[in-house]
Amino acid sequence: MNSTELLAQFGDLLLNDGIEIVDLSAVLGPETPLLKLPPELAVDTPKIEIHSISAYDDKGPWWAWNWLKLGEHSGTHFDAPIHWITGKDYADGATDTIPPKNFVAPANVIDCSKEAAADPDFLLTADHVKAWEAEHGDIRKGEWVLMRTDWYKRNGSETAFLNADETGPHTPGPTADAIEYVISTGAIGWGSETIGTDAGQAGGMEPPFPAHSLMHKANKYGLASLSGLDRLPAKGATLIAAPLKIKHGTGSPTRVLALVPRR
Ligand code: 23J
Ligand code: MN
Repeated sequence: MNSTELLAQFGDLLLNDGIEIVDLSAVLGPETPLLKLPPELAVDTPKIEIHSISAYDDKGPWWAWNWLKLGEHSGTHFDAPIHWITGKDYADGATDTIPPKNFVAPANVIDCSKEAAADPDFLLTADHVKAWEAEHGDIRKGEWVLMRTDWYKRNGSETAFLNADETGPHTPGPTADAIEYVISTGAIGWGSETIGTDAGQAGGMEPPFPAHSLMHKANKYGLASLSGLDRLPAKGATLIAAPLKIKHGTGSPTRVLALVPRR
């Protein structure tokens, strides 16, 4: 089939509800959980603020609009390669320079929900990823790899979502060898349902924050705080994840959509 025929059929399917559009984004607002780093390490991203400019009132009789105070890495968001020092020199690694074709790509969804329920510090290894491929098929060049943990169900409470104690945050994520393996498949990016793409305890890994450090070193992307990966098949969904075109942006809150076959 040529692409003219394919896109005509695709349009028909969309209009006839033959394709499900699944929203993988959480609501963005003052209650959105935000990353908290150890105070000795860094400054935190600011709380999200939504300020009214006018609301059909004396400040603007016929219109309502707001202005926002919003960190790039807030809520469901995209990590660009220049977010990390390992990817800082990629000319095509910022939100305004990433080729737009990379914003639409198939997704592989690795279900770690049982493991994460049993152990909040669950780490996905390269062997887990290879076993998933043996069951579901290979991860191909240009595709997303997403870690399903059902962690999004905690997103309504910052305390539950961050799950921190005196030893730091306890949330699931990948090992460095899992990320190395994902990179070797040619995947375009790594996504998770937790506050960031790395595990809560990833600051102590080698290298620290491997999903950030290694993916961005390879000019690849991240998606964090995804919501509802349990609605996607292991394979067969296509992701639309386009960050705002922020000048030299390191990331952006993103409306992540999945196109899912209806059965
Ligand atoms: C800055 C420093 C450490 C981390 C992060 C940001 C993120 O997770 C992020 O949102 O990219 S771990
Ligand atoms: Mn981020």
